[in-house]
Amino acid sequence: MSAKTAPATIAGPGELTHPFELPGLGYGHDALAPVIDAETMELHHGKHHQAYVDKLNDAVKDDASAKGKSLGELMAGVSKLPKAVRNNGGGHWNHTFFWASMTAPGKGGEPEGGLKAAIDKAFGSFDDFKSKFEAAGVGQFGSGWAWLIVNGSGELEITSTPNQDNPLMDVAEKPGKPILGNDVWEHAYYITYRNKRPDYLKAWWKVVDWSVIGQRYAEATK
Ligand code: MN3
Repeated sequence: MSAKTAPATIAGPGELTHPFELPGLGYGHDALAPVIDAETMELHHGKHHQAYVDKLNDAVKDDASAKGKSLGELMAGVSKLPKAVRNNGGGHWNHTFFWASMTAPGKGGEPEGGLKAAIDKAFGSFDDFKSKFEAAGVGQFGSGWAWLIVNGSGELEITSTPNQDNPLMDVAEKPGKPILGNDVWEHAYYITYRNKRPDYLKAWWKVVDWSVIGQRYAEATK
C-alpha cells in the first residue's frame, strides 16, 4: 500500500492543508471484514479516496482563492470556490473522517457518558437513534452521506447530504459539526451487499468505534 503516513484520525477540520495527502487507515484492509470486505477497502481507500486527494490538489494548485487554506477553511467557504473543490475537498474530508470512525467488528463498544445521555435525549434510545440514522442513509437519493451532527444549539441531529457535501460546508441545509458519518455511495458497499443499502447500514454499526465518536462529541460540545 502506497498510503502516506498522515494521521489516521482528525480531531477537527482545520488540520489538513495543501498539498493534501492520502491518510493511512490505521488498520489493515481486512480489519473490518466481514462487515466491510478487504477488496472494498482497498478500492475505496486506495483508488476512490486517492482520486479525491489528487483532484483536490489539482483544483487548489492554480486557484488563488483556495490555495493556502486548510481543508476546514475550504469547507466553510465552499460556495465561493470551484465546484471541483467542493466535490473533491468534501471527498477528502469525508473519507478521512470515515476511516477514523471504524474499528474491527465488535471492538467499538457503545456510546457512553455524555454522548449516551445526549443520544437518549435527542432520539429516545440508542436503538431509536440507529433506526433513524439508517432511515437517513436509505432515504438519501443517489450518492451521499448520512450524518450525526452537533447543531448550533449544541444538540444532536441526524442529517444527510448529497454527493460529497458535508455539514461543515456553507451550502449544507443542516449545518453542524459531524461526529459520525456513513458513506452510502454504492462503491462503499456494492461488492458485499449489492443493491441492499439497508443491509449495509444495519451491519455497519458493528464497526463503529464509539470511543472516537465520544471524543468528537466532547470536542464539539466543550
Ligand atoms: Mn466513498
